[in-house]
Amino acid sequence: MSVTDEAPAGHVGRVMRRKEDPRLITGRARYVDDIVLPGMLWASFVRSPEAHATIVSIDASAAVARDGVHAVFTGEDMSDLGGPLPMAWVPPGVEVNNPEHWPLARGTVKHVGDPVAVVVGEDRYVVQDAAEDVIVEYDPLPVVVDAEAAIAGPPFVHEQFGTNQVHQWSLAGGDVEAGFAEADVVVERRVVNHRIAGAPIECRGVLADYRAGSLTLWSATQVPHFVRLFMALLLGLGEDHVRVIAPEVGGGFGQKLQVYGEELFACWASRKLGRPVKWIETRSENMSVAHQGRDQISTVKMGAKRDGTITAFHVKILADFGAYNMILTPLIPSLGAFVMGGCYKIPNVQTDITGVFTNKCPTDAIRGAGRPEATQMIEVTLDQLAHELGMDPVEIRRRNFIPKEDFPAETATGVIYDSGDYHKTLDKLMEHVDVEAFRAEQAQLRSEGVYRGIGFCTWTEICGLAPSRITGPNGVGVQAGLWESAMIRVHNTGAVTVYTGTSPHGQGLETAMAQIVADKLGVDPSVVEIIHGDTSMGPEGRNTYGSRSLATGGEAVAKATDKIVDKVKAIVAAELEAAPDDIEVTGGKFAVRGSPDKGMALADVAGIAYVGAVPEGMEPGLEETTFYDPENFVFPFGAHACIVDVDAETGKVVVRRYVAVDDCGRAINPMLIEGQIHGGVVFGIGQALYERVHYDDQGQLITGTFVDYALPTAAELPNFETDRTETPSPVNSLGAKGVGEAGTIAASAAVTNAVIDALRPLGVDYINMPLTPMRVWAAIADPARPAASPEGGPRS
Ligand code: MCN
Repeated sequence: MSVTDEAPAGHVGRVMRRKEDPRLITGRARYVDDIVLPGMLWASFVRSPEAHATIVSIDASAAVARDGVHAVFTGEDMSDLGGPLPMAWVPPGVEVNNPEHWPLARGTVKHVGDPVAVVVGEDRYVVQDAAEDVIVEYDPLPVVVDAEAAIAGPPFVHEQFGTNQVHQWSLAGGDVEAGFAEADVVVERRVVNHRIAGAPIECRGVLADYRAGSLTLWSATQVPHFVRLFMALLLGLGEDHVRVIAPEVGGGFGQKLQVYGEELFACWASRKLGRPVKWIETRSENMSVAHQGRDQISTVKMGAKRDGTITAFHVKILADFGAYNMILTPLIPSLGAFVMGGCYKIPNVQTDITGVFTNKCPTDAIRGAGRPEATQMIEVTLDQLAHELGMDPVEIRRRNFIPKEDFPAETATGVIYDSGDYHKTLDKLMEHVDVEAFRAEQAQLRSEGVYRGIGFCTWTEICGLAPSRITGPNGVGVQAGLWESAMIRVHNTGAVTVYTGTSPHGQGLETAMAQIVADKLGVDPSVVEIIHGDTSMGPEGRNTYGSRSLATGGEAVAKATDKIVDKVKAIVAAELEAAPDDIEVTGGKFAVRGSPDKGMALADVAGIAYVGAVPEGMEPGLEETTFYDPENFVFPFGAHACIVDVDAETGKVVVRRYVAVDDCGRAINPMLIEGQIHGGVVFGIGQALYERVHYDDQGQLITGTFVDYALPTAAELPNFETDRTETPSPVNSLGAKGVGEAGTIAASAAVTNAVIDALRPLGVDYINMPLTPMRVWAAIADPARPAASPEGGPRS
């Protein structure tokens, strides 16, 4: 990474190694599976091998008879629940067909892996063996797997609706028909954004302990506060009697942004049996029943004038939601709709979304959630437009960028982008990539039969998920507004504990938050401890997803620290007989401006605060809380370039170079940002080239293990080259935007465009992802053949 900025004065903006890593890499971290309670029982789920079937009978007698088995439960046993599993957010003003979704199926199963019974017993192996003894008789029902067949239905996944349609929602600005009428060239494509898995290193896991009227649940979750709320509601408990702890969590990638039936079951069973109940997910379960992502088929139409000016963009998305609506399912494609114009000034934009049920695992948020899909649609279509206009792909992007003078910029659909300088990131990308030299090399290689291509993606997204005015009841939400909290306690000794409402699970927020606090309080980040992921500690929180934790949670931490600073300044001013406004932090002390030698360290001030020798009228103690609800989302952006070689004999794609220039506003810790970009780009490359959740036409999962589901490894990837620009956000005092999904949002389009660029001389102008050797080879063999897009339909 080339860091070209001036060295920052404090800790913010500096590379600092992650505070959390020593415990993580020395095996001292505690994950759910490390927690063992006396008297703990284990659970193992009996899952449907059928994609759609009536449950005729369940015979658990052999399982119950096994030594060590305490009970076998079915859906009917759980009839005392306060309600089904939640769907909490939907797009504004829309009717949603929402079937009841129970932790254990009642009467019918809707996808392979749907749980029908659960065995609880003394140890993990006993319950797994016993689960195999449970005999379930199924009466198979017709199965629908393909989204286009499903929308045309029957058969219906949920017969009671008489349709497989979940909902329809549109977001439009301007007049797309008028825009197409103005266009000289119109490009249409069928863009399939296939289904992928979250695939965290740690699968899910829960341990529930109900005793003396209170419930403690350890769960590998991204959202302990949401889980607490729904456990309380669904089990009829006071929220004050439910404690949810997300201990160390080994990645989530959106998959753990959920309220899962297994969590609810473990809590229910612990109460029922009076014993702690644990369930640890196997990898095969994770691949088949933890929510999946993407799975959209879109018809995309973009029109432009001969000079490349885009006049209209119209997208029709058919989004495959699988068998049930999970917590956010119907909202996911809408997140893409909010940024469907990308970083371009397009006067007429329309997104029409139709959600559809199929007999597959439900989909919900997976890294990027709606925005990688939108970016793919925009960026691959723009490349084709450039090709048909005979324009350079970089030039067409420049021509359409929203100029920096326009910010804050209102898009055609009324979304306000906070800040941006798209030319700057692209210019910086061009410092790293000499396109002219590349084109010369490409031409030379082509004459030697080597197909090398370059692909670009200039992108923006919407993140920092909040504000309540949009995500709450008056906006898109039905349940909860999104804001973030922080509580800061300065101890007697000057040590600092920060309670954040976010729930990091690999991102490194403990480090970034400590940097923010350290600068404001004049202490070293090592004395700032960050506590997260425990609902009994600190205020109510809204947790981690949607690249929100720094822009909302970090800002909440900053604001709470500012309150501490105000109090410290008042105490110091009284001690030094100065005005509070004249006190500043300098050299690790609070001192009168111009007299740094006479300052007081935080520990000295804390001492005064706790012995109660505070100025008259001031409360003792040094502890402050903030609930921060921003005015707007934040909109990071960037410019990526990918260079690939395609073997025209075998269809194999090799990524030779990947350059990412990103802008997430003010960088708190460039090393964390770089790590996030690396991981995010791998996620995007994985989807573009390797990964695909695949079901056969009977709804059987073909890719249930890592043998069939091809996650990329370091061996398939080049060294990434990263750089950044910093365009501060006006939304928060830190000037920060999110970065956790950036790489994923950009990468799959950059890779696709690179492959198409390599193959244009062979007549190939589009291939749907994943660009596996088979698909690429088929496209080369016969560019016009629809089979190059195995989902059927024309390729462009
Ligand atoms: N950061 C920074 N300066 C900024 C912005 C962010 O230093 N201007 C740092 C933050 O301090 C944080 C990291 O970058 O350490 C990511 O911050 P942010 O963009 O706020 O994202 P979140 O912390 O909210 O993380 C969520 C995001 C999402 S939505 C997914 S999915 C994802 C991701 O983060 N899943 C991850 N990155 C992941 N990384 C790991 N290791 N594991 C996952 O499951």
